[in-house]
Amino acid sequence: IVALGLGSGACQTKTTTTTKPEPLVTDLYTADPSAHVFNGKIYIYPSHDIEANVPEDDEGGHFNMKDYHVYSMDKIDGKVTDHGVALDIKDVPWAGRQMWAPDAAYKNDTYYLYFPVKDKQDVFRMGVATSQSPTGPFKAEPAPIPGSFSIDPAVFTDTDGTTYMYFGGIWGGQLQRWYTGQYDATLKTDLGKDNEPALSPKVARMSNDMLTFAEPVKDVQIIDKQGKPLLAGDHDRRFFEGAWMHKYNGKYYFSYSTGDTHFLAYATSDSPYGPFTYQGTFMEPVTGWTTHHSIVEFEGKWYLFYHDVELSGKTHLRNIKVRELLRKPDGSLELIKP
Ligand code: FUB
Repeated sequence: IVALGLGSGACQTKTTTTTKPEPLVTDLYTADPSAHVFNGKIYIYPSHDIEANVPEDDEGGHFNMKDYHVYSMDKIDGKVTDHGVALDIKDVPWAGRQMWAPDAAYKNDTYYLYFPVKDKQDVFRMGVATSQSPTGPFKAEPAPIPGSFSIDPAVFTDTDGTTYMYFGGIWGGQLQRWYTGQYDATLKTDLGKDNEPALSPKVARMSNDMLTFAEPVKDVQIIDKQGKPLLAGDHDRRFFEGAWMHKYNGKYYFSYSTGDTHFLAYATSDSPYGPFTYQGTFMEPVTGWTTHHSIVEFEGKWYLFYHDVELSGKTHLRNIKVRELLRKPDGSLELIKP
């Protein structure tokens, strides 16, 4: 039983039972869980971590994944079913290495799996693959999404049916390398300009067939409550990777990882394009270097899917978990101390 401070000076208590979240999958290493509810069931689209014996570096070379599995659950705390390999790197003709955090969407009676993978020139691009089933197998399109780059797609369909892809990640995610619009492999981490606005995550509306961007990629601006952009040197708050979007009471919640400071943070807006006003962190660092999440509503409650390294103790061998995400009456997110 925990007591929750509900903010705004109000001193209320709320009781909820909490149990320590356990890894959802224990026979494989899994990470970056993108959860969705399709046909009343929870489907999880995670990365599949493997021991590839690649030395650890700042570009994430040790995250050398080669396929994706899809998982499903009839209920939270229920059995987790592994539906096997949904897409293998050998079936993506343009792929070179490193299948990183995927996401999925449903439209046009079709399930779409979106995935970042380095092409044969070692540049991250976004692929898309389709299936008639949420669990795959998925068939990859022959080429990456035109104009796509960087990592961590989060595909959000708004209440009016419009679908957007949010994406990007600095350092090993290569977002900084596209600063001028042309790829510049010399930019390893960020732009090295701490007093200038931080690099922005990106957004593009998807075309009706969900296979291409319907518009030029735009910046997702994250500003503070005074309206100023967060600065690149503000590592506790600025965007690093792992975008997610959800809508609650008509507001758009853009959430993300701060990377090298290991927080999950969020910012809100009245528009899916932003600008988004920074609101705070909602999860303190987990074990392991990376922190990556998704947020989904299921049967009237909100859940946070995330990962840590409880099973292995190693940063590149992660395990996915789920826990309830609580809100204060004003819609702000309760801070989770994992
Ligand atoms: O899983 C590889 C990368 O690690 C993801 O793309 C990032 O978000 C981080 O979790």
